[in-house]
Amino acid sequence: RRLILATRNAGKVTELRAILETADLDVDLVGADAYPEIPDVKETGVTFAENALLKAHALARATGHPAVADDSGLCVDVLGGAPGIFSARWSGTHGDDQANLVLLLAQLSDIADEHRAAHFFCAAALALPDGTERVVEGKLEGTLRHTPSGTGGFGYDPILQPLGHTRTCAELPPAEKNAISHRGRAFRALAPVVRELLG
Ligand code: ITT
Ligand code: NA
Repeated sequence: RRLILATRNAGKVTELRAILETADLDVDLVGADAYPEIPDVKETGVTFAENALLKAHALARATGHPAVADDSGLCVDVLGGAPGIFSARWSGTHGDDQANLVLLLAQLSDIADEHRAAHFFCAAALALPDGTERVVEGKLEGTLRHTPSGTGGFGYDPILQPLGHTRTCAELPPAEKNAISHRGRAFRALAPVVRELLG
């Protein structure tokens, strides 16, 4: 059976394939790129869960196959949780990871180490063509560096150092990031639900 990955973010696709393959589901993972005719989903929700469900439902409806979606972002304590659901477009240009990171670092330039707590958050949604839906969430807590470090991952990975670690997410090997990440946690929790509902 097909399971659609309802995302056009290349970094997410790489991680989702690795995480879901480890979960050993009996499905063919098909990226949204296989359906170029389906328009991008407007993320009009006000929470990660709402946006993840919007994306999963849109692809399930349009393709006739079950779909999983990820809505995620970086929440900075001293900014009241921003960029949050606006993480992908914080600089104004959707998906410009470098510009988003540079702007965030500038906004935090006066903030001392002890006030640089932040977390990554991920809502993982499953939708079936008949409208059935499930959503689960995952979180990775850490602190923000003053300068980027590392070349792995994507987005804000070069500045988020997970609690209990000395390296940034971008310095961790992919399997180590997935083992502790918001996305790894959320999709490992979603996997048994996929197995149950598609089974
Ligand atoms: P899709 O909606 O097509 O999935 P998107 O990039 O628009 O792709 P989101 O709205 O969920 O997805 O935004 C996610 C943003 O949050 C992403 O662009 C990064 O800036 C940030 N982010 C999410 N997970 C991350 C991770 O594991 N490491 C670093 N940054 C992450
Ligand atoms: Na979003």
